[in-house]
Amino acid sequence: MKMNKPEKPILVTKPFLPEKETFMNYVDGIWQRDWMTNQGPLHHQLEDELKSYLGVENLTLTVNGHLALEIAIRGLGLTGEVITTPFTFASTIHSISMCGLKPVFCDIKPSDLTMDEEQIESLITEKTSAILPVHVYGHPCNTAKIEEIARRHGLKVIYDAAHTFGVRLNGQTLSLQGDVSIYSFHATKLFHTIEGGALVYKDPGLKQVFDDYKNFGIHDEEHVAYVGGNAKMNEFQAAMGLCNLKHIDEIIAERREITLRYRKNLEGQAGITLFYPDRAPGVEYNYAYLPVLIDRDAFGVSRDELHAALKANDNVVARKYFYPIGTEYDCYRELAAESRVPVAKAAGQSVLALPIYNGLSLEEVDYICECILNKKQS
Ligand code: T4K
Repeated sequence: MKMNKPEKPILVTKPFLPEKETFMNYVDGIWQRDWMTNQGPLHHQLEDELKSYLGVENLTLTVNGHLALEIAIRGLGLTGEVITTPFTFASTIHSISMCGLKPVFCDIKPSDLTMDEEQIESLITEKTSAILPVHVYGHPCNTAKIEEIARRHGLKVIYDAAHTFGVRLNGQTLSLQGDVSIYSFHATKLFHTIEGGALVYKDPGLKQVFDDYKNFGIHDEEHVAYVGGNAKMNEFQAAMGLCNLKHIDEIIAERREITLRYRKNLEGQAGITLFYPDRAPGVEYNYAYLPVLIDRDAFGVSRDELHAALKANDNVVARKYFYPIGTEYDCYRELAAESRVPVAKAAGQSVLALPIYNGLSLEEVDYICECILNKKQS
């Protein structure tokens, strides 16, 4: 039987919530120990469990993904200019500016919307200290080529891996690429700690640096090593992470089913482009997002018209992730004048992230797809 228009809006995402009782058991422990934050026992336990799940040796938890980016930039001692993508969430670009550096925008590839590695070298100047690409939607960047360029020019690489929890490349977690990768564990992410984030890195020497930076630069009771802020994850966040990590395999499996259903319904429809990161060689994907591109000419209505109609008529709230793109922000007008990013601009105007979250039923997916296809005018 076909679904009627839902009473409550179907949002682009919804946080995964573990069993309340399991979370409350952790909360009882917090009450018993009188220890709420500042590297408590749950914080340590989550760091250990994440290292083991991800198969990494070095990981630092943070209060959110944005501050993980800022800590990576400060901890690696970057200066001058950092090459990044305009097709991302505001956090990526702002992390560079907030650290007093200049973001330099590199265009993206139409195939997967990640940084176009062929354009990086033309943007390198004597002021460039790093490349900060984004595995947008969990789509892996061309890490081999980016690594090779960075090595040749003596640049650092920080990956914004906010969307990649659970993604593996050639059997290894994707966050092992580059000098540092950062995760976001925000409530809207498939693995979350309410708010939260982490840095993953190869050099064990960075552990102390990052730990100091997240704690006001304080090295120990008598030494303050750096000018740092507060980015510590608290015990309630860590408790949520410990609960959610137990469900990670089922979370990814359910999202895969949802993705396959979208593909079944939308594949081959003129004017709709889907992405298949799970078909790329060596990639195990996490099904974090469900972006599609709407080609106005072939579909008959524009992305903006479709977005508005789904919301107004069908109670389906998709999101324009990521629009506006960085070069279109009011605060980056000057940078925009010196950037050439036509592919990112076109993607920003045609992309629509469709609802995907644990608990979204296949019946609801069918309903969303039917609503989309009903708007088609070609
Ligand atoms: N780098 C990248 C590439 C990122 O995508 C992000 C974050 C970061 C860095 C920074 O990491 P964090 O510092 O955030 O850890 C949301 C998230 O807040 C943000 O974390 C995420 N990217 C971004 C892609 O999505 P908004 O502005 O879209 O959030 P909002 O409030 O509109 O919520 C999105 C949808 O989720 C809405 O439909 C409402 C629903 N929702 C949200 C929350 C918080 C719920 O149903 N329940 C909830 O509790 O940014």
